[in-house]
Amino acid sequence: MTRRLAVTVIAPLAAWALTGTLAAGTVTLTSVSDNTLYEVRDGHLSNGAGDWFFAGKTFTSFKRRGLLRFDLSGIPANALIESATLTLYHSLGQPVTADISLHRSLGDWGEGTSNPEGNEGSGVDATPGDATWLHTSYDTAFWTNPGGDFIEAPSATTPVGPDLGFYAWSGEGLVADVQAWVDGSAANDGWILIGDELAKFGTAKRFSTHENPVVEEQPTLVVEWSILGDVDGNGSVGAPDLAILLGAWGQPGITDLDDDGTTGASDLALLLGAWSV
Ligand SMILES: [Ca+2]
Ligand SMILES: [Ca+2]
Ligand SMILES: [Ca+2]
Repeated sequence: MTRRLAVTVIAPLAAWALTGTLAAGTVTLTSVSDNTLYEVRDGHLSNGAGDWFFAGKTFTSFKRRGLLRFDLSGIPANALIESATLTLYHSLGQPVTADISLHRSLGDWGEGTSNPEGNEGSGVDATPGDATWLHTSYDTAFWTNPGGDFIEAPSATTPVGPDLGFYAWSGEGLVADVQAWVDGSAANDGWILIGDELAKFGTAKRFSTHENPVVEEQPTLVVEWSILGDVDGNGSVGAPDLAILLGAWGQPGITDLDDDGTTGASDLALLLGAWSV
């Protein structure tokens, strides 16, 4: 389904969700893996198991890039993603406001047991399976490009700092990423967080990971979804939904899937296209 179509049908779907007549849901997920790429020539640094991850440029002008991934397997593969909001807790940073952008990762990456001391800004020796500046999985698999492989256009950007606290990322780019991961059209390799790397130095921001002992500060992704064509709300699109639609032919209502004011051939086509049983 194209995003153009999705945008057309979101409004009525959302309305049905409120009345409970459509299979739909909101899930709040905690990241299942997160890590930091520390810019270093031989790629020996990582932070697979620490309390924080980083993005931006350090005071000594080295880049840090964050990695973050959520398990979306609880959302049906035929779901239409309506919204996606990532929330991170900014726990330390250079005293500036700096954009932090999410880019869809194009490589699978790992999380080992490396766990730096102190504020974790310098990283520590990578352990097997860790992502590093050079490796997707230390020390046997590599990024094509040092610093990670990702879609160049950001999926979302939020200015962060100087205040500590919660910051959120949302919008159409995030929805598109989650939609692709849920329906399987793209591998779920998560996001790479990239800070302000144009500045000479001093833009790095630190965020809590899923290992952070303060549970409420761990990364969360809230996803709202629904299933197009599931007019009886049983979680799948099939004969009962078709019968309801045909019975409402020529009338407005929940079977008007494209929201053009009446139930007709275009709605029938949408329902058949979403057939899942
Ligand atoms: Ca981690
Ligand atoms: Ca149904
Ligand atoms: Ca219609």
